[in-house]
Amino acid sequence: MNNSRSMETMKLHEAFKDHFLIGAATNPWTLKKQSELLKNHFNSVTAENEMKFVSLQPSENEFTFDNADLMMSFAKENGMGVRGHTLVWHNQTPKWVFEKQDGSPIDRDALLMRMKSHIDTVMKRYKGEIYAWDVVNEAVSDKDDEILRPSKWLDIIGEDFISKAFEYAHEADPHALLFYNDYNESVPEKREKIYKLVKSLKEKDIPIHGVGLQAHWKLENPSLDLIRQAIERYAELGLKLHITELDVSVFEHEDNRTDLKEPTTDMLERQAERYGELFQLLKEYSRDITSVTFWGAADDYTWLDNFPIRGRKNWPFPFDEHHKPKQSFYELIKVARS
Ligand code: HXH
Repeated sequence: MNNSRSMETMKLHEAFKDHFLIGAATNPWTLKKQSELLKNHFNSVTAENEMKFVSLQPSENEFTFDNADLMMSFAKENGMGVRGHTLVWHNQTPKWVFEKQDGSPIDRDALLMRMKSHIDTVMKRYKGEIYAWDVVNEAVSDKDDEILRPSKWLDIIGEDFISKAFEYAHEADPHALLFYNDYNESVPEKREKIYKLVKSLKEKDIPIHGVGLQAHWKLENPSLDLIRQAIERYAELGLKLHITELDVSVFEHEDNRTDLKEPTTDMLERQAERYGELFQLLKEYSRDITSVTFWGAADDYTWLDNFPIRGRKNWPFPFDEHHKPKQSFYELIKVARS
């Protein structure tokens, strides 16, 4: 039973069923090309782009739900959960949101109304079908001398744009779990800013139920130790933790090689070991961590192709370009069984 054939038939989400949901970000292309893989190994999906503000409301009161609905039906047909991503963010939000007809900036009350109307329309459409929403994405700054990231939301509304978003979200769907989501979540300086922000929301009785750790990780960084410290710190808040956008880049940040046609043996071995260590850790904290979503599913499509280095392909997932399990997959199954 413990040979690789039996492991090959093992489903990721079944292997971790006693620990957390296993999710994948999808888009209309991967829903087609990766549908068998998605159905087999995942029991949760997130729209990579299709539920972002610009995708759902490209111009005022003109909602375009087709692509989002497509993923919702896929999830329903296959008995999968859905994580919503994302309602309030500084990126992929159209300019009209912040402007009057003449292009001049709108005032605080008008922007709060647009925020509420967007959150209301989107969350009510999928009420009861989305178990958790990333209500606010990436509001914390990466700079040491700055707490909140400069944005039009912050500019026009002020610091309470965050608490308002959570209040509107809770009104729209009182049963949805509401998350604050961010990247560089394991960097100590930023970790502490995220911790303080979420703590202050809790102290004001703002309806927030969890912290989303994006987990865009690399082979060596962040260290396992820093990831553990981040998990422990956020867990202190008494909230749920979701790993929301997991991938393990085979490149360190400064590696700008664009000539690799396939990952090296070294990369694949190290990635497998890294996935093993990571899931061992996540499993250890599965009382706090209830959902683990990859930001994709297999190496034929990743947002890391061309980012942050143009012309560089990446191979960040446990399944290869042909959707076959990589060494990383077998390490995950090993950890799940241990
Ligand atoms: C996530 N941002 C988003 O939450 C998700 O919606 C999107 O689909 C992909 C990733 C991660 C991110 C944050 C900052 C960032 C890049 C990605 O900014 C950088 C710009 C240049 C170099 C490094 C980071």
